Amino acid sequence: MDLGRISTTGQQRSGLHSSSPCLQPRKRVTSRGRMSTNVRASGGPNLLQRIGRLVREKGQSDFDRVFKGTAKTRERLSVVDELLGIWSLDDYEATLEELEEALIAADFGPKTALKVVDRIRDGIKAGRVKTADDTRVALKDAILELLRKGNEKQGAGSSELKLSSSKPAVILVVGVNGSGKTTTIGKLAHKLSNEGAKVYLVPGDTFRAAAAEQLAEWAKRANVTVGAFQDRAKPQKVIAQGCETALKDGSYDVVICDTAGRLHTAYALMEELEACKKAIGTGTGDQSQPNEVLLVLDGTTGLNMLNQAREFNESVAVTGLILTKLDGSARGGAVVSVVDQLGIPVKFVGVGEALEDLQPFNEDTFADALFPKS
Ligand SMILES: Nc1nc2c(ncn2[C@@H]2O[C@H](COP(=O)(O)OP(=O)(O)OP(=O)(O)O)[C@@H](O)[C@H]2O)c(=O)[nH]1
Ligand SMILES: [Mg+2]
Repeated sequence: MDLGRISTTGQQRSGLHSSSPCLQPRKRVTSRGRMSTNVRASGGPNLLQRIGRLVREKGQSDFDRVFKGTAKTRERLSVVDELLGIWSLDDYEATLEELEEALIAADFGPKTALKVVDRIRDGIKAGRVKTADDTRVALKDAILELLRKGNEKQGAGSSELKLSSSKPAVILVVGVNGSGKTTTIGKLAHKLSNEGAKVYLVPGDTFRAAAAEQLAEWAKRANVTVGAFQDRAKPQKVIAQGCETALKDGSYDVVICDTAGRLHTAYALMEELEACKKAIGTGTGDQSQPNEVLLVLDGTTGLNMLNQAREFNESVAVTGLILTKLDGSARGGAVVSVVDQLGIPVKFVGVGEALEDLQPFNEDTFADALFPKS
C-alpha cells in the first residue's frame, strides 16, 4: 500500500474533495454548516454534547464484557475471599493488615490500599462492620467511593466524553509506546460513528510509516475517514493540517488525533506532545480545543501507570483515561490509584482487540466485576 496516498477509508486519494463519496453526509440528516469554528454539530445543535452521554449509556448494559475482561484482576483478588474466610472480629487488625497487603499486591498502590483499609477500620470501630460479609461490602464500597470521588473531581458526569457544541470537536490521544492508542482510536471512532457523528482521524504518529497504515486499517473497519500520511513530517504540522482540513470541509463532527508512543520521562518528546496539543488550537482556530486529551494506559503496566499519568498530565493536562488490555491483565486495580490520587476520570476500558471491545467506564460495573456478589 502506498502510504503517501492513504487519505480516506477504503480509498487511496491524494487530497480531500467534497465530491468524494467518503465525505458525503451519511444517511442521517447532516446540515453542512459554515466553515468556521462555530459550525453547528450535524444532527441537531447538541449532538456532540449528547454523544458522550449516549456512548456511555449504551455501554452500560454490557456488564458481561467488562466481567470477562477483568477475570485476571478478579483472580488476583480472590485472596481477599481467603482472608475473609478466617475473619474474626476479635482479631480484625491482623486481617486488615493482610488485606492491605493483598490490595498492594493487586496494584492498588500503598496510599490507596491504606485509605481503603482505614475506611473499613472506621466502619468496624463505629459498629457498622462486624462480619466477614460486612467487611467484603465495606471493601467494595470504599473502592467505589474512591473511584466516584476521583472521577467526579473534574465535575459531575466527567466519565462521559465532553465535546463542545461547535464542530469539529477534537480529541487528542496520548500514551506510552504500545499502550493501545491506535487500536483504541479505531474502536472509539466506531462508537462515535454509530451514534451519528462523522469522524476524521489524523495520523499524528509520523514516527514510523506502519503507524499510519495501522490507523488507516482501523478507519476502514470503523468506516470513517483518515487524513493522509506525511512521511517524516513534524507531528504538530500534521495535526494542525488535519484539524484545518476537517474544519474547512465543514462536515466533520469529531476529529481524533493519534500520536506516537513516548516515554513519559523523555523530556523532548513530552515537549513535542505539548506542541501537538497547541497545534490543534491553531488548526481549528479555536484555542479551547482539544475538548479531550485522553491518556491510554496499558492495564498490564501495574502501578507504573501512576507515574505515567502524572507526567502526561503535567505536560498536556489529561482530561480522561482509557484503560486497555484489561482482558489480559491482572493489574487493572492500579487505575483506582490513578483516579484516587490524580482525580482524572476513567472514560473507557479496553477489553479486547475487536472493534466492539471498548466499554464506557462505569464505577459500579467495574467494582461489581472486581468484587462480584457471592
Ligand atoms: N487484549 C487486548 N489487546 C489490546 C487492547 N488494546 C490494544 N491491544 C493490543 O496492544 C497492541 C498495541 O496496540 P496499539 O494500538 O498499536 O498501541 P499504540 O499505543 O498505538 O502503540 P504505539 O503507536 O507503537 O505507541 C496491539 O497488539 C493491540 O492489538 C485491549 O484492550 N485488549
Ligand atoms: Mg499507535
